[in-house]
Amino acid sequence: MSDKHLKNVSRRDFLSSAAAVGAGTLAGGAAHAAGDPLILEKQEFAQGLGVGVDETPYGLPISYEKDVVRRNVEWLTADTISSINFTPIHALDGTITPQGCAFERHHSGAIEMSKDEYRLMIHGLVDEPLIFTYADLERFPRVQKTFFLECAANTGMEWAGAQLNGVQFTHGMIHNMEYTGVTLRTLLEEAGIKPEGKWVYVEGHDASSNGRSIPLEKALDDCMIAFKANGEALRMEHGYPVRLVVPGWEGNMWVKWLRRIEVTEIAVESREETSKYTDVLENGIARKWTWEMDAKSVVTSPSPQSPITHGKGPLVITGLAWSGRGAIERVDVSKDGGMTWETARLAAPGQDKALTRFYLDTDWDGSEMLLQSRAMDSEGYVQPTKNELREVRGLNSIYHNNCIQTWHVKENGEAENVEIS
Ligand SMILES: Nc1nc2c(c(=O)[nH]1)N[C@H]1C(S)=C(S)[C@@H](COP(=O)(O)O)O[C@H]1N2
Ligand SMILES: [Mo]
Repeated sequence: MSDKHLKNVSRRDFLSSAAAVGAGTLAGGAAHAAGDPLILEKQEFAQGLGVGVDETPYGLPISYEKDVVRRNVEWLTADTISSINFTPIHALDGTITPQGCAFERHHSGAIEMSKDEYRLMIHGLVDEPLIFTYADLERFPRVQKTFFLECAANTGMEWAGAQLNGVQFTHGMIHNMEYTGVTLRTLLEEAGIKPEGKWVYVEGHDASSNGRSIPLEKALDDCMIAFKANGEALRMEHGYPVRLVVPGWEGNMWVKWLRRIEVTEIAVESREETSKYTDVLENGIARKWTWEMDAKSVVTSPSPQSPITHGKGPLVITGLAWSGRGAIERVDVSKDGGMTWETARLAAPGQDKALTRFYLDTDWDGSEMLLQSRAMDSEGYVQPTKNELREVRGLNSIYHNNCIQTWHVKENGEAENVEIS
């Protein structure tokens, strides 16, 4: 503990941390006991009746949690229709993202379409072109699995230097939901794929249509036609009533309001010589079709929007890790900017292409930290540092920035987005 810290610390903070360090109990245990009105006095909420069961047929978060919301960055896009907002990952725990705060990305806005209006067409190099209604889809055998969706642009503003001061903004173009639906393979087999078929071109009902080509191998592997997320119908903003799930691959392939699946011999993008979502390298040449999201992790708390407010003593450092190539096997945390590492505890064993929660239960001595996390996946891939990534990709990239993030946690518990050389 530095002298500076001692001077700034309040008596209450000091008591709670002293108790914690001494006895190894939870911070604050001893300090709050004496004369705490929350213990000694009957509170207002215990003196009358609460709210009846017919008040909110569909529940909303309690008012105290009103700050746990998606946020957008005004200067990022010209308007809010073709735009993006960010998941408040600094305030969430566990791994499932509630739909109501899962980030949205639209090229032409979210559309409101009913199940009755819904049609899905499969055509092209198939034995029998088919059109499905929503009710048709519900009659195929169902599957259920949890996957993360990360926009390829996540962390994209950080290539040239630390920019956005909050993990919601640096890493919040991600969500993780438990999907229910039918496999894309089931529907493709129903139509019958001709031997020349090598790709599927998928597009949505919205004005942008967001058409993308996916190699047939992936389409037949683990893609899903999803109609439920986290147990309930998809929200409008996530593609109600049906979206495509493309596990581990960049978010732009996950077509919402899925309308059409065309089996083709070559990718439609090659046919039209368009290039979408490319990564411009140092020499000006662009990488194309970098579909898989490489292993990545970030400390979600403490972080700029989630400072340490309880003083020194026991501290839970937590964050998220994921890989588009498999499961997370290990996450290390550094408090000194990558000089030394401690292996974090995974809340549950890593699942294939889904978010993994990690915890490092630590005793904070009140000194500043350069907090980092580093993910390792089942392929043996290790998340690179920012400089390692720049050596390969240069500074012209936007997409696929999976570098190690650094938070400078100060003695007063506040944190800042920084870069270390
Ligand atoms: N039909 C359609 N699908 C779409 C898009 C779109 O604009 N229209 N945006 C894509 C992009 S770039 C991303 S990152 C994901 C975002 O999914 P979400 O809004 O559920 O977070 O949807 C993808 N699917
Ligand atoms: Mo995206």
